[in-house]
Amino acid sequence: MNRTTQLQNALADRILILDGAMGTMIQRYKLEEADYRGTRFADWHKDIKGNNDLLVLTKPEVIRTIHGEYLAAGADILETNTFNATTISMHDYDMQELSYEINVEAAKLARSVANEYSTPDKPRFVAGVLGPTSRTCSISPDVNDPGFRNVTFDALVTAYMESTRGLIEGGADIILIETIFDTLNAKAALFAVKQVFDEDGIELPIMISGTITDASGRTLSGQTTEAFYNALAHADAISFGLNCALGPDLLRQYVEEMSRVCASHVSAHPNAGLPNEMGEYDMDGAEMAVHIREWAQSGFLNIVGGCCGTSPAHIKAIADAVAGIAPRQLPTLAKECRLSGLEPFNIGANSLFVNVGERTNVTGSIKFKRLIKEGNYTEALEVALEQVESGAQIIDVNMDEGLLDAEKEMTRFLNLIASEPDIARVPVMVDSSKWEVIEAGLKCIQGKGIVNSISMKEGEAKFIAQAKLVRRYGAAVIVMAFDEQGQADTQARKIEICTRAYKILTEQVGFPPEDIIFDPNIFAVATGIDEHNNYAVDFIEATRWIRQNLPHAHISGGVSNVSFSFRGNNPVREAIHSVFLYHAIKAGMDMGIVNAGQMAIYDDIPDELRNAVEDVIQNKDAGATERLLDIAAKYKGDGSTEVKKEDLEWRSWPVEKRLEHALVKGIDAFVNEDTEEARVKLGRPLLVIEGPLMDGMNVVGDLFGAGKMFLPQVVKSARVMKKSVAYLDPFMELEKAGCEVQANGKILMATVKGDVHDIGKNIVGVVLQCNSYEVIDLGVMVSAEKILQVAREQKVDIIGLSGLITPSLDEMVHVAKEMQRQDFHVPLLIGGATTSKIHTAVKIEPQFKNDIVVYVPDASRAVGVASALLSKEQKPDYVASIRAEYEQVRVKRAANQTERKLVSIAAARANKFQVDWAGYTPPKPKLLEEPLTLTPLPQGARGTRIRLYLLIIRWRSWWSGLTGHRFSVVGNWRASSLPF
Ligand code: THG
Repeated sequence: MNRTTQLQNALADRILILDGAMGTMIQRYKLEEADYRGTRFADWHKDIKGNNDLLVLTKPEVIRTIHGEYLAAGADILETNTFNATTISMHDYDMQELSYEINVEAAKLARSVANEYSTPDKPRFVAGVLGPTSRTCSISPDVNDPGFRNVTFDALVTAYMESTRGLIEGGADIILIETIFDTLNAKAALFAVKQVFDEDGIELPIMISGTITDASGRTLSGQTTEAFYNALAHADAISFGLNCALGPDLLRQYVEEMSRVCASHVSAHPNAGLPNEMGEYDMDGAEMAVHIREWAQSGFLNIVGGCCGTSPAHIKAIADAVAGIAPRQLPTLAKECRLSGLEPFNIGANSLFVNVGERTNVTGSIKFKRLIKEGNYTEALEVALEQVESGAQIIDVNMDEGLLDAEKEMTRFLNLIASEPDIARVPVMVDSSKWEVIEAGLKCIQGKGIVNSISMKEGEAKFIAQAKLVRRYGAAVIVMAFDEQGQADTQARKIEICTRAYKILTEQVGFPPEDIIFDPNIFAVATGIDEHNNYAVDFIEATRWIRQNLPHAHISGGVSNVSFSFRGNNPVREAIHSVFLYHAIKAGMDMGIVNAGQMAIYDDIPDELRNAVEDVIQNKDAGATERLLDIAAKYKGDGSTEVKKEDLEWRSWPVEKRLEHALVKGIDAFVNEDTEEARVKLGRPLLVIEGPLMDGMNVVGDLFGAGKMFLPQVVKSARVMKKSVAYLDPFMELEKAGCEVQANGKILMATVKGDVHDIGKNIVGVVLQCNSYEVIDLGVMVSAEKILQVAREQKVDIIGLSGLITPSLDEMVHVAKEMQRQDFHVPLLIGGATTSKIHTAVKIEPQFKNDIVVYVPDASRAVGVASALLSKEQKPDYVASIRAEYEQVRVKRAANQTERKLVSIAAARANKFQVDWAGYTPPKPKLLEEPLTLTPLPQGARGTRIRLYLLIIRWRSWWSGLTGHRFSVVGNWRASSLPF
């Protein structure tokens, strides 16, 4: 059995132990300059004390002893003493020439100690360490020039290839890329490792471990844990994890996150706490072991060890603490295109349409081209920022222009973006028709981006080679429907080419289908050339087919292309885009390159124009183009989409309607005056919010839900809403001041991590304050740790969580679990657009039993709930009633689920189904005396029987609700396996 198989078996069997720190162990030997030099480097021209990696040549017995101590303490995996043994880091001592030799010797040394300790049931492994180097590829060392770098991706690849070859030659079993604080460095390391594997015909398991540098929860280069994972997931690593920087207490939440998002094994090797004022680590093994044991019990771990400040004693304590605890089970994750900038961005089967900002494109924007040509990067960056702020979730960057050095400009601009957190937050789409430019771009992005694009226009061989490289750089890919014969224009050709590409990518290249984005070519319609009339239909129908037949692949396209024939007439172009998207999204287009700042709302397009555009997009008849041309000029205006005079009719409407209109249209020009008028008219600021503003937002929500409004427009609406609320704020403060007596209680409120919405929460805050509650508002994107830390420090009486998007639901479950684990005894309130009574009852409330979890449907209920919970007299009854109510919700849902299962079971002709009334004491109805068996009946009879069962189940749920008795379904469907 080779060692890779042994490692896999061991991982399946138990939590493996990684060794501890090397540096702090070496310090114990108090080595001096002369010790580092030995005889070989006695005359070296530079001081080399502190070059710990050199000790494998000059003091091998020290390193050997430390390795031995770790194995004796119970470590399964030794790390080679090569943290700085790259040519780049060794350069500091002018010892770059020794890098290869050090890697070989370090691996040999570790290998020989590991051999001494290996037994058949406890083989010991050597992880060859590739450290982060002393330079960073995505951060500028020069404050005055954020686009500057002192190391390139290529230089890192060269250095890492040399080290990797040394480690393999010396006998490493694993390659461990660790203490990653700049993911781009790690991408280079990974690129190098894979390159060596390929060239030398070897393959070893890879371990990857990043570093969250501080309480911000990000790597040094700004990524969150999940963004980091997404950027390196293409490694197919045997494990992902985190190490260094933090002790186990502070690292926990990130290890938990890693264990949630990671498809492979999870590792952790934290420091022994944070260093004290003397730079020493105080946390002892026993204390560390308590934390690590809890992680293991929570199911986070497959591999665990120690980093700075840990010693063999720590490793022994850790090994003892996790002995016998089952390793984390590998999850099966949905196939999603998992991208990242500084933050993760996942596109799954049910994701909403993704807007890719088109404006940072020298061929697509005259302004951007001018800025790049002038070298005005400050304003060019603003173009990118505007795209993101208007709702672009990815930005497309294209520098293809005859007179520009596209490779240089791509590099420069992407490096500059890397220094702008508000832009770098989103993934980058590297857009070029030249492969060299795409590669130059890929060498600058630390997240997981998208290559735009590759195709088979120059044949399969080139297509395959490029696809392999895309994968090696860790990007997703746009594949244009283009082959040796040319660009596909008909539905049949689009389907034919995409099918062929899909087969090649998934079967020959091993490209994950969820990372393939097909672009079936959006061409201009209404050009006056009859052959073009069906282009939109061809795209839309090809899209529908591809989404149905090429599983997990996505569809994108350049939306503004479709309206090229109306250049100069933006209102008509936008109408065309809107109608096109309305149909294409329904057919399955889930991504588009758009001008995020300028998108029309389908329902707003004047009927005449919309009908004419519909006819063109759907190619209704031969006269469609003519008809659109006839009316187009009428809608041209000055060609812009600014508010036009004739549009000002709405200014004569009643103020409530005006506010609603402004919200839906995202017009902020009149907000302050209208808000003031409404405030005076309605008497109280709060009534403006609860009245016209909320009404407007409801309209927005409905249009968005119906696919008639897009995210960029919703962003605009939210801005108008914010502006209005901000105007009302001082008035609400005044009201509050008027009603402030003595605080009724202290309420902490926060929008949970991952979510930035706060309008609803702000309103609840105001309402509560007006009712004399002290409100501590932690704002948006607040982690569980922060919430609970403040809650504890401030001794709050209630914690309230808010969230608007679906992932917030999971985060709330997490907070509830944490409240239970950390032994909180205060009520938890849940509110926000995606939250619901069902979710609260089924998923959140069961997690927190120390007090109560209450769903608050809207701001007006907040005071009632808070006062009931804070009144000693009312609380017990109130809590009991909520508990009973939620239990009923759960039972009802369980019954519904069972019902649904029954129907599907029947449909699938399942042959056995039992209902078991265990634990049920009251007299059973006659019908249910014995466990019941559902068997398939002859055709025709089945319907009756099933209906009967549904009746019984319904009755049961009603009865359970009344009596509190539960029933369970046994057989193939045990209660515990039902998803509630
Ligand atoms: N598929 C893929 N990538 C693409 C395209 C595609 N990348 C480029 C392009 N097509 C998508 N991007 C744009 C950007 C701008 C315009 C059209 C497509 C555009 N610009 C205005 C014009 O030319 O009239 C310029 C306006 C201005 O200068 O302000 O229309 O299809 N994979």
